[in-house]
Amino acid sequence: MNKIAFITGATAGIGEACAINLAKAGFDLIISGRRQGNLVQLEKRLTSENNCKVFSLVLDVRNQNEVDQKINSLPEVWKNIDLLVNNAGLAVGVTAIQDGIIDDWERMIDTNIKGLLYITRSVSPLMIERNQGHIINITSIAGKEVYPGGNVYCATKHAVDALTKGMRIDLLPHNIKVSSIAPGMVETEFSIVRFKGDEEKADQVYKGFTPLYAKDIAETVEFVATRPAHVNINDILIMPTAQASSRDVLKK
Ligand code: NDP
Ligand code: 8X3
Repeated sequence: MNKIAFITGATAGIGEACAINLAKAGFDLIISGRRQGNLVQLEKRLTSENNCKVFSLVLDVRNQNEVDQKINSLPEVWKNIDLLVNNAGLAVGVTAIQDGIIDDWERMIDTNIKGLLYITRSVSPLMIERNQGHIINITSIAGKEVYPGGNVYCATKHAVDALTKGMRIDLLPHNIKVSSIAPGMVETEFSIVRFKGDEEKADQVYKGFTPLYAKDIAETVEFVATRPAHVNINDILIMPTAQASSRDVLKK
């Protein structure tokens, strides 16, 4: 077996691009997400284009029992996870706090914070057993700044920023690296999900400038994941050239 990378949210966007890049870089992959059809397609592509092994895990990161059971029942050889990319996440809505939709809030908190915690709780003991490992959390510019209507999404990403720092301290005695990568605007399904399927609204977000693409983040993940054993990249903030902050985007 090659080194093993476990990617959450590999059915689309940044997670899918990470799987493609890491397979090229020589990793075997555990790919996960809720959409089984997408995992099947990706597994086919990865194994036909690379000399790698792939294990697909259909799971909803919000379901703690499912996460625990599916990770515990991985074949023994697949439990030797070297790299965990905690990527699954979403924003739902851009509603002011006073008009907030409780279900939207819960989806974001349950996925972005609790889901990341459930996955980490199940995978980190496997890394501790082997006294090695690397966890890369995909945070966001929204974990460093707050913008109008971003309230709860920004809070979840600030939480992931804090969890990254806490995890780094707790896992230090176990030789486990913890990193975070915080992208600005990346054109993926993110805005389609945020605007609940309204593709026209989603397209507007990336009109008039060149955003980041999923591949840009995947290349960054690969760089962070392939530093020598004695080097850890703690935190990267990566933005489109046309973006200076959450609220400053140069649109033509
Ligand atoms: P996409 O919507 O393209 O992909 C999101 C991925 O997360 C999908 O694979 C989806 O899989 C998975 N996911 C969502 N909910 C769950 C769940 N409950 N259980 C398991 N998997 C889930 O968005 P991105 O690729 O852009 O987003 C990836 C990460 O990057 C997110 O954490 C996002 O917050 C972050 N990010 C995105 C930015 C952007 O501008 N796009 C900027 C900064 C950070 P499925 O639906 O099959 O379950
Ligand atoms: C996604 C980037 O600016 O929409 O995390 O919050 S932003």
